Amino acid sequence: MSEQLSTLAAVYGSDVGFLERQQARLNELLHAFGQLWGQGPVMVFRAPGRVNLIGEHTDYNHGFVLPMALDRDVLLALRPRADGRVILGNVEQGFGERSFEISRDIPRLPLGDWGNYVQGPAQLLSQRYEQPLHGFDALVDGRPGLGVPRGAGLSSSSALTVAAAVALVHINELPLNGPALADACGQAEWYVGTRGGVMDQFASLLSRQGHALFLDCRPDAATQTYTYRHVPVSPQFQVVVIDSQVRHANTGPHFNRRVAEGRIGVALLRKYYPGITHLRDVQQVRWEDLEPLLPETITAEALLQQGIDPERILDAGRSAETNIYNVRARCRHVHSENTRVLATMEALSSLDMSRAGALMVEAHRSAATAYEISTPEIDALVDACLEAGAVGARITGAGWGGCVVALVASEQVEAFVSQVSLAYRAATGLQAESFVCRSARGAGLMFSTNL
Ligand code: NG1
Repeated sequence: MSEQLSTLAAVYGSDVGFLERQQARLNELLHAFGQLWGQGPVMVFRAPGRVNLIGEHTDYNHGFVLPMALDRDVLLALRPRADGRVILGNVEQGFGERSFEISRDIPRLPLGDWGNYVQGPAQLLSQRYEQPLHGFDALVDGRPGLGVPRGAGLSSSSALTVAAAVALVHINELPLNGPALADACGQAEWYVGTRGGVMDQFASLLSRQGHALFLDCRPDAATQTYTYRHVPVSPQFQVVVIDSQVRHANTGPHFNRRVAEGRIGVALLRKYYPGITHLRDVQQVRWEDLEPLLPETITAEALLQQGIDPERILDAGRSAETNIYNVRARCRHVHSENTRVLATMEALSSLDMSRAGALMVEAHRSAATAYEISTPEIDALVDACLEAGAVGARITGAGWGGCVVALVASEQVEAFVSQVSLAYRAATGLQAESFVCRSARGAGLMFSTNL
């Protein structure tokens, strides 16, 4: 095996056909980089997207999650610069060049602009470290196929943030790695205006081939460290990701509205449980005891009367653009979802896959009814998966479209994929796209060479 192929095998596993596709992609990127930036040294960093097996919208409430890194990733080829400028090219048409100076206060590009996902970590690292940081000339490759599908709940945005952060840390020799770097990447993504948690960045950075990543999103109060564990997934079963082709952007108001609703729940519960900061702090209280303390809905005016400003609750994040907050059902979802994540961990480790699957189905119902993040297309896709023999299936990621994750017995995968595709097309007229998640290694420097 060539040196390049064995480097790729350490990241993506041993499927030769897949490795050859990755090799072709890498060489195309190196060639395009040479054409854009000329001869000389080049480093290629990569950061994967993730699929979440269970634990949806729990991370920013400091709860539990169980994601795994995909073998679809963002590649960032770069050459360090002597100064602090970053110039970003992109192999995809339609993603024009971006350029900025690294500083403690980098002017934001318009909402949703792809350059923001690199500017975020650059600004955060510049604020954290006194030294002037080196920038780079780069070429990004997140093309469909081997790249992370965008707007599909598979964390393409975090993959770019993490790739940029890892690259900046590496070329500037900053003393930041592992969970502390993942945590910093989570904060860096707030730059774009969303107020998400740390699941995606941890999954992208710390995942291991063949494993899911259990993460407790509440850092230890004294040490600010996180508890996480690599959880093997039975080789008898495959994790299949099915893309509904329905798209959604988290930079819209829905996502932050859910974040606000959880924080409002905490602010209201603080009357009874002083000192709590996140919903996770009442996880040990039975839901039946919490429920009567939370209103089904509450208006902004009623909150203001109680001294809670729903706009300020988002820490200057993008507005939730609503006057009415569904507090009770949102908190019920988070509370029950945390319990389901722990139960799924147990089921996976005792190889009780039908129990794990049943918990995924329960999680989907809760996400659809209490958290209201599903769509008719996604519900049709989950039904199609269950009818086609999945032991469990649920919406994955932020929601309002995107992907379904299904747990399927290995020998059934092929028949499953074609049956789901037919049923989904019959129900919606849309063409679902499925792939088996091979859970690659976490982000890092993958390759360096001289052109
Ligand atoms: P995706 O699915 O990548 O949009 C978002 C948040 C996560 C988490 C999930 C819902 C960001 C960067 N990502 O992920 O932190 O809250 O939704 O579980 O905000």
